[in-house]
Amino acid sequence: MTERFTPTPEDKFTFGLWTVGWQGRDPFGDATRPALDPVESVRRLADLGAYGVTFHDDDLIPYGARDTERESHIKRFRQALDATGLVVPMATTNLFTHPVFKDGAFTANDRDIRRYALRKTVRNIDLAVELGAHTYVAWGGREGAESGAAKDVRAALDRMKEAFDLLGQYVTEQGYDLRFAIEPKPNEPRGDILLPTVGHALAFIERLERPELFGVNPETGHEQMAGLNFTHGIAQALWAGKLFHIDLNGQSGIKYDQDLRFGSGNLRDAFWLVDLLESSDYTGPRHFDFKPPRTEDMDGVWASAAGNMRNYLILKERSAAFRADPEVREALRAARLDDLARPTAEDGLAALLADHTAFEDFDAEAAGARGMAFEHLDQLAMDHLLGAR
Ligand SMILES: [Mn+2]
Repeated sequence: MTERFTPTPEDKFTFGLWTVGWQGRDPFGDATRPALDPVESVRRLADLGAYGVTFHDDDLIPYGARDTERESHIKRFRQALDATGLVVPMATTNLFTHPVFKDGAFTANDRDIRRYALRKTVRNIDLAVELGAHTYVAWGGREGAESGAAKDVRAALDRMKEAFDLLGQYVTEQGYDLRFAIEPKPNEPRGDILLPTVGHALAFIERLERPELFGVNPETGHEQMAGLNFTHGIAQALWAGKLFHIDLNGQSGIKYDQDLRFGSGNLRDAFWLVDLLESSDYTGPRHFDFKPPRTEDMDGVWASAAGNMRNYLILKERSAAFRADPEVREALRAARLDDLARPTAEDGLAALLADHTAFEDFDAEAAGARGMAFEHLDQLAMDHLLGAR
C-alpha cells in the first residue's frame, strides 16, 4: 500500500460499530460471520488509522440488558477508547430492530410506543454526551407506511416535529453541547419513509422550535436510491449551513440500499463529492456507513473497511491535482465559472430595468450560439480521476 494513501486520525475517518460488525444477515439469508465484540472493532479500526467510532445504543449494549450489565459494557468500551485514542463524535438510537417499532417510533400510530421511543432516545443521548459525542443522528427508518390510509402524513409530521422539539428542549435544559443530524432515506425498510431526501429534511427543520440545533446527515446511497445527485444534495446542505454529519458509502443506481464501500458504484459522483467536501468549510468526521458484503470473512471485513479510507484519500489526491492543473483553471474560466460567482444585478433592480444592453439591445441569438466548453472541462476531470494526467 502506498504511503500517501495510509489514513491517520487527522483524516477524521469514522465507522459505525454496526458496519464492520454486520454479520451478513439479509432478508434472504442467515448470518455468514460471527458476532464482533465492539472492543475488537475499536482496536482494529484504530490499527487501520481511523479517528473514531459511532454506535446505536443496541450495538453497544444488547437490547434489554439489565443496568449492571449495561454498565459493564460501557466500561469495557470506554477502556478500549482510552487505550486506542479513538473518539466517539456521534451516536444514534436503534428505533427499528425490535418489533415494537414495526410501525415507526416518533410517528408510530400507537402513542405509548412514541413515548417509549423518546425515552429510549433520551437515555442514549445521556450516554452519547458522556462518551464525548457532539452529534446525534436520527434515522427514522421505520417512520413511514406501505399503504395510504394507514398513515396520516400531516399528523405524522406533527408528531415528528413534536419529538424533535422535545429532544431539542431536553439537550438545551441539560446544557449539552449536542446537535441533531436528521438522516433522510426514501424507502427500505418501509415502503415509503417520511423525510425521504435531503431537501425534505431541510424544509422540515425550518419548522422546528430550535432549528439551529438541527441539520442533516445525508448518506450517499440513500440519495442515489432516489435517483438524485448526492453531491448536489451535499452542496445544498452546505449552502444552508446544515451539513452536521455525513454517511459515505457506495451504491449502484436505483435499487435496494447496497451500503457498498465508499468509491464503489458511482465513482464519478464520489470524485465530485470529495472535491466538494475538501473545498468546503465542513470539518466534521468522514463517516463510513457501509456493509462489508456477506461474501467476506473477517479478513475481508477489515480489507473492506480499509478500502473506504484508501478510496477517499486517492480521490482527495485526484481532486487536488485537478484543481491545481493550469489547464483546468483555464477551462474553468472558459466555462465561465467566475461569471456564475458574480452577482447578477449588483447595480440594483432600478439599474437592471434601465439597462438597455440587458434586454432591448441584447443579442440573444449571439449569446445562444456561444458554446459553454463543459465537455473539455469534464474530460480534464476524467483524465485526473482515471490517472491519465
Ligand atoms: Mn444505507
